Amino acid sequence: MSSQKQAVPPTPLLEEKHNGIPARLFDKAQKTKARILDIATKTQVTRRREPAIPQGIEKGKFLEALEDLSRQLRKENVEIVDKPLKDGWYMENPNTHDSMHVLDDEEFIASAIVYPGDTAEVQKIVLWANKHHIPIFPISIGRNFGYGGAAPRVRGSVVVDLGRRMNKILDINPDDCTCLVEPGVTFYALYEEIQARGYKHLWIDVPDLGGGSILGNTLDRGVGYTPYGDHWTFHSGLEVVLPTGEVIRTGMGALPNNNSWQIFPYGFGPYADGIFSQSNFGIVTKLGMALMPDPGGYESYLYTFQKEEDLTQLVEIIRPLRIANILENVAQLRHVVEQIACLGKPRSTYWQGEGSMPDDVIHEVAKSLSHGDCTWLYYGMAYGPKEIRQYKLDIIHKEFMKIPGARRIDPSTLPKDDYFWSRDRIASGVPDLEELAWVNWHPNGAHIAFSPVSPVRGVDATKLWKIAKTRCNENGLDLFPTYVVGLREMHLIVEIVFNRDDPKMRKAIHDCMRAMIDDAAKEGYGEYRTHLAFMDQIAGTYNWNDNALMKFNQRLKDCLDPNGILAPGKSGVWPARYRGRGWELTKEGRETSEGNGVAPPSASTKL
Ligand code: EUG
Repeated sequence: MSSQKQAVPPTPLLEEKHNGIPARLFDKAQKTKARILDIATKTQVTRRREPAIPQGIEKGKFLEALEDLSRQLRKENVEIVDKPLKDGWYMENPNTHDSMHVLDDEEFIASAIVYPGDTAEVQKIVLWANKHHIPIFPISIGRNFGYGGAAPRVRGSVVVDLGRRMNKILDINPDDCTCLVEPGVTFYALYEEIQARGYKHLWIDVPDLGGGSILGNTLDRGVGYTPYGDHWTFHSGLEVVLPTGEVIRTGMGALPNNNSWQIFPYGFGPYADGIFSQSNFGIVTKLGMALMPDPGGYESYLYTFQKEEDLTQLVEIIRPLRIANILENVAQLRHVVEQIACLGKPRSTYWQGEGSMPDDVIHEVAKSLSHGDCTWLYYGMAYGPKEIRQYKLDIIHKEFMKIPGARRIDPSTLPKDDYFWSRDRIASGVPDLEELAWVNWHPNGAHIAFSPVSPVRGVDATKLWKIAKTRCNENGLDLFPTYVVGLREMHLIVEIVFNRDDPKMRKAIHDCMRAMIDDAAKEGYGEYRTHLAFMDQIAGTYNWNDNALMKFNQRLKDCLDPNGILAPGKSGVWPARYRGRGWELTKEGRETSEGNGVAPPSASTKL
């Protein structure tokens, strides 16, 4: 580490900014930021840039349209993106582009940012986009790290930054254990507010990093680590601005004067919520969520398993226990190399060679970890009063110890700052920042995730692991695999860290991702979520019955968004005006994310 430590500019606090860091985590944020800056080498361009004008409109017309919008929303709520791009870092994330860019940073980029203050202003923006035929792309907080951040799929889209001004916690109901939030409410913010109001009996469910939008993460079907870890399952009620400007409320929200919006998700009739998740069919402006009551005690546990091959037997043990709820939370089954990276040091600390870090080096370094060398680690939590926890813990212990070489790590032997305690906070609903440590594996560290869904079966888990390992090794990349254990499936999250200032490495990542997606699809596996650059390819693998699902999605898209203004290309769903013009990104080595123009709007779709 460099010795000439420079003063690290302070991370904005949650009190000052809707997307800031809670005061209790300020020191950790400063330390994390210092570590990132310490090894950063990418020079930030300082010259002004030309704004990226979206295809289908001339620059002059576009600038006039922006003037029109400035008049409607006030000048300070419309910003043109013509300044140098700043990548920032997790806590000071850009809303202009993907700071974790696997393609060139000018590819997935906004032409302008607008900041609506309420649902009525979101409607105005949507009507404006229809009038001028300008693509818009909504974000909540815009972190979504590893999947494209705040960036739009179509170059030059106008990013609608909902979070900056729409960040109210509209309700916390301590009796029903529910909440209702706007897009700009982060996991950090809700947690702090619940503490401030003294609702000691209410827990929230949080992902590994707490800076994301609850609404945005839930719509993208993100995960957390309490028994309420599947966020989409635990939501109830949406308010949505449709691409043509109408506002709807789903579920019980459609019934005037109801008091059940956040407790019964379905309401009456067709259940619409699903089409607004990972989609471009509407802009969600309110979201209800269930909160978990404090279970009356909790206890983290960690088991380690020696051999790579143990994965097969271990996953077979996990399945019945998880379905029966003896394993109660969305746990993580991690590879030891990620624990090494969690120390926050670059990989050059341990290995200076070319290509993937060899297994023997990983295991040599792992000997110095608090839990010693191993290959897999299961971080779980038992909930409830002591007697109830013990009943479950005894079963878990008996089952896990069937694997030769398995060890239970005694938490009392672990230092206060051990990674274990971060997992302990997260699985008990306390948002943290610890997981970011591994972006330092490379200087200018960015990351991308390959996230296939696996049955909780030994053979499937092992097959996916082999696909990922083979392809990463072939491309000379290190991989950080984590199985996120749902109830009847697991998300295998393969995080790949890369130096975003190294075009060769970015190309290797790109090739590797494409290959893993294809390999997995050949074996019948698909991803639960992905980065902008891979949405077309993955959508293409969900092609049963002659692409019937995509045809259905396109029909919905054309009906709900006849001008094709809302997030074109999101999840591989392209509006009619873009189809057949080569916008899809499916192959290696493509130089541009753009297609060949857009069709002129048809006269019949004037709103
Ligand atoms: C993780 C990361 C994800 C995700 C689910 C879990 C956890 C990493 C970047 O995406 O979708 C440790």
